[in-house]
Amino acid sequence: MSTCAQKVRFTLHEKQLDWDSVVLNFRQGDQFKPEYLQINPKDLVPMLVHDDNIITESNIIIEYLKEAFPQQPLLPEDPLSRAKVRSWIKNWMTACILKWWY
Ligand SMILES: N[C@@H](CCC(=O)N[C@@H](CS)C(=O)NCC(=O)O)C(=O)O
Repeated sequence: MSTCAQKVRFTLHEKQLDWDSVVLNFRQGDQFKPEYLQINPKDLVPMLVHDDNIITESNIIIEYLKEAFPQQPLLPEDPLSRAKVRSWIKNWMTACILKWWY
């Protein structure tokens, strides 16, 4: 699964939001199908649809979710714990990229 999409899924889960998932099969070219291109001409995932608005780019989606749903914050209060969470995320991203690309 796309690491970009996973980041967004983790955020939705951590924030305990109700959401529906639509999984695209890249091998079958779902991302190029007219019904998807009509709502996301970039032919990429992830894409968030919220209140009839479409948001793309994983980091922008995550920022949006942070601001639109401030309850269940993603980071703890104290700076050291925040650094630990950020470090965990960076390591996870690096591990995913190394695993899938090499
Ligand atoms: N900068 C974008 C990158 C989006 C992106 O490249 N998504 C990939 C999956 S990680 C994709 O949809 N690929 C479609 C394809 O390979 O045809 C983001 O963070 O959302």
